[in-house]
Amino acid sequence: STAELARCNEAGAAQGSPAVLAEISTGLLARRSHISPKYLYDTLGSRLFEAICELDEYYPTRTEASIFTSHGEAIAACVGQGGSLIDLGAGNCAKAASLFPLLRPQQYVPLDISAEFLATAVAGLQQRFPAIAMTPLGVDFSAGFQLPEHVSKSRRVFFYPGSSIGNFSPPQAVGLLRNLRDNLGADGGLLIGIDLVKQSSVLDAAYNDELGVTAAFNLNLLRHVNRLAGANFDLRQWQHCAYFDEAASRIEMHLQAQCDVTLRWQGGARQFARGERIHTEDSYKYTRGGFNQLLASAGFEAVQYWTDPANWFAVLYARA
Ligand code: AVJ
Repeated sequence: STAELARCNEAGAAQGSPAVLAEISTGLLARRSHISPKYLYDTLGSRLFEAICELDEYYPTRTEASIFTSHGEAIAACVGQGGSLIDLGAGNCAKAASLFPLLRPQQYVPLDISAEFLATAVAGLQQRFPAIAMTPLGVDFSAGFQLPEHVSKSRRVFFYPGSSIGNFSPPQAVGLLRNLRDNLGADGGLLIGIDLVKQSSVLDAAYNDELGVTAAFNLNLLRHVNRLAGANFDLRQWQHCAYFDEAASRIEMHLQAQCDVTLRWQGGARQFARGERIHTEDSYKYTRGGFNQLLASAGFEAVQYWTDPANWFAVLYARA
């Protein structure tokens, strides 16, 4: 049940499942050590991400919101009304909630790996919108998913805002999009936000904010992994590092060892030399053409794009 999922994911709770432990171990032991960005989101991580969204340097959230404000009517005309709105990585559900008056969904199905945080957000939202049936699911949808039986099979609108699809490599993104297409049902579609390629100084600033919130967000992943895998990360020994890799068209986020480190966790250990890094996130930036290719490989076609005047971010609706 959702409540169980929420408990499993809660900050005080002990460990991750054997599958979570195995995934973390494999990443840590790889020649280039890595930890999946999904582990950025425990309850504190979700709150830190909310704070990132308020930073001057972090343009995506505010730019996407401005697109919804400027083009709301056109978006609603294109997407249609009613049906179920399935929110991928819903977080605090604020983006979807701002669209309820335009899209008028009958069902709202938010999915997020940060189960407790999601449950709290939905409890508040259900009060504000009592007529919409809400079913929060505390799940990791990156591994593929099946929607519960009661989610109507017609007019499913998948909502994937914020450029979160940028966390996946292009082949992984195609896999996820195929999975969505296979779950669309009749008359469904995908309303998605993508971050566009732009001047690298703008991108670098967005992931290296002056206040250090992004650094805290990145480092908090180590606290989460300490709990999930019984690891002994000392946060003072690691430093946030993020930069735009133009060739790969992605922001890379890493944690860099400030001294030699002996890391131990449940069932494993590894030495890190000073300067060695753990790769914690990719955030791919797309061109419209590049994203259209991705959609096509997954059996989708873009119906319409909406952007801001500077062309920093795009919202689009796609159908199978
Ligand atoms: C939630 C994946 C869209 O990639 O910009 C923000 C996460 N990482 N700052 C992004 C993030 C560092 C964010 N997404």
